[in-house]
Amino acid sequence: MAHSPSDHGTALKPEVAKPKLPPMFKVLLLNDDYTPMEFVVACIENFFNKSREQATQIMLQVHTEGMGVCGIYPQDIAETKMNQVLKHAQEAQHPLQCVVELA
Ligand code: TYC
Repeated sequence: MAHSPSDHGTALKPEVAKPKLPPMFKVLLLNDDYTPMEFVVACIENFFNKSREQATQIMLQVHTEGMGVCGIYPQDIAETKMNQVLKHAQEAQHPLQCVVELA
């Protein structure tokens, strides 16, 4: 069907509904020299729902390579988890750092 110059052909154009996935964000732990390994493993288990084996592997990756991914989530969930880790570490007086970055 012809369209007027002002409607840009968009008004009645049939389109397939595309489900939009939200942008995803990685939650990363950073290595330091002071936070106990056991504390890091427990954080990964409790805040990122990993098994003890998975959590230990992630902790060792951070320890040897400087950083590691604990999980990938939509932005609000990623930031909540980062803040939970930071608050827990501060309360325990460990310098553990956690950051979020676009996946
Ligand atoms: N490097 C720390 C140690 O030797 C352990 C550690 C692992 C700290 C992972 C932080 O995100 C971290 N005690």
